[in-house]
Amino acid sequence: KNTNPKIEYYSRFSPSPLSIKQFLDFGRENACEKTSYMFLRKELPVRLANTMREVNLLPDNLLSQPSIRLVQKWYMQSFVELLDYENRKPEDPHTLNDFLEILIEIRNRHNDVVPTMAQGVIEYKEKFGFDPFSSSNIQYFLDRFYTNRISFRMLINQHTLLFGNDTNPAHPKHIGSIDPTCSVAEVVSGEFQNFPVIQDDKKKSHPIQVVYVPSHLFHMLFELFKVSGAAFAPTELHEGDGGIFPFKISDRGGGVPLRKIDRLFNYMYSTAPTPSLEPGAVPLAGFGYGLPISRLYARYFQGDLKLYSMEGVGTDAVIYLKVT
Ligand code: W6P
Repeated sequence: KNTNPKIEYYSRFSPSPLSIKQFLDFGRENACEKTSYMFLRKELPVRLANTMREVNLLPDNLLSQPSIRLVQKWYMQSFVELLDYENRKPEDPHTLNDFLEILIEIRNRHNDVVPTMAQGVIEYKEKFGFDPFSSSNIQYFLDRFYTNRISFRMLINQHTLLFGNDTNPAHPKHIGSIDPTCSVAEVVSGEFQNFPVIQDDKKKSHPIQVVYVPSHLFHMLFELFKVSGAAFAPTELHEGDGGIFPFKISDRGGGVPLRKIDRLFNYMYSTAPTPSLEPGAVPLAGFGYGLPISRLYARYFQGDLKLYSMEGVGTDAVIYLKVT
C-alpha cells in the first residue's frame, strides 16, 4: 500500500512523548531554537510516519473513502515538506526561519482534519452501515489518531510560540501555550460570562492553579457547556488525591440513560449523514466529536473526563486534571 521508503524508515522510530513538565522546563531555561529544530526535524517526521502507517492499516472499505484519502494526502505532503530539513544545518542563515514558516503551513493544512475524518466515517457508514465491529475498530483508531494529532500540534505550537515573533503580550508568563499558573476558575469566568462559579471562601484566597494549556481547558469546557442540559451549572473545586484535581460541571437537564452514555463518546455513532454540507459546516450530528476529543485532551496530560448521569434528573461531567 505504501511504497515510500522514507515512511518505512521513520516509522521504525518510536515517538518520544513529552510531559508537560518537560515542555515547561525546555521553554523556561532560555529555550534554544537550534535544539528545538534539531529535535523536531526528526521527531515530527517520526510521528507523521507512525500515524501514516496506522492509517495505511485501515481496512480498504474505510481507507478508500474520499475524505480519508484527502487526509492521507495532507499527511504525506507535510511529511515530504519536513524531509527537506533532513540535511539543512541550523547554522545556515535561512534554515530556522524557513522551518518556522513550514511548521505554520503544516499546522494550517491540518486544521480541518477532525471534520474531514468525520466526513470519511459518514461516507463509510452510508455505504456499509453501522456495525459494532467497525465501530469499535474506528473508535480505537480515531482515539489514537486524534491523540497523535493533539501532541503533534502541541509540539508545533510550542516551537512557533517560543521562537516566532508572535509572542503573546497579553500573557507574558505563558511558556508557549502553557500557563504555569492556570486557574480553572479564571478560564471559566473569563470565557464563560454567564456561567456561575461556586467556590468557597477558603479556596478563593488560595485558588487552585495547575500547569496547563488554557486552550485545551477551554476546548473541554466549551464542549461540555454546549451539550449540558443547561439551566444550572456550577463548578466545584476540590483538591484531590494523588495530585489529581477534579472539578465538576453539573446540569439538571434530565440526564442520559446509562446504556446511552457510551454512545456520547462513540465516533461512528455520533456521525450522521447530513443532507447538505455548506462550506464551513461541520458534518456532525448529535453531540458530534466534541466529547470524545475533549476526553482525549484531558487524558493527554494524564487527566480524564467522565460523565455521571442520573436518568430523569441531570448529568455531572467531571474533568480530572493532574496537578504537576
Ligand atoms: C445532558 C447530555 C450531556 C452530555 C454530556 C455532558 C452533560 C450532558 N447533559 O443532558
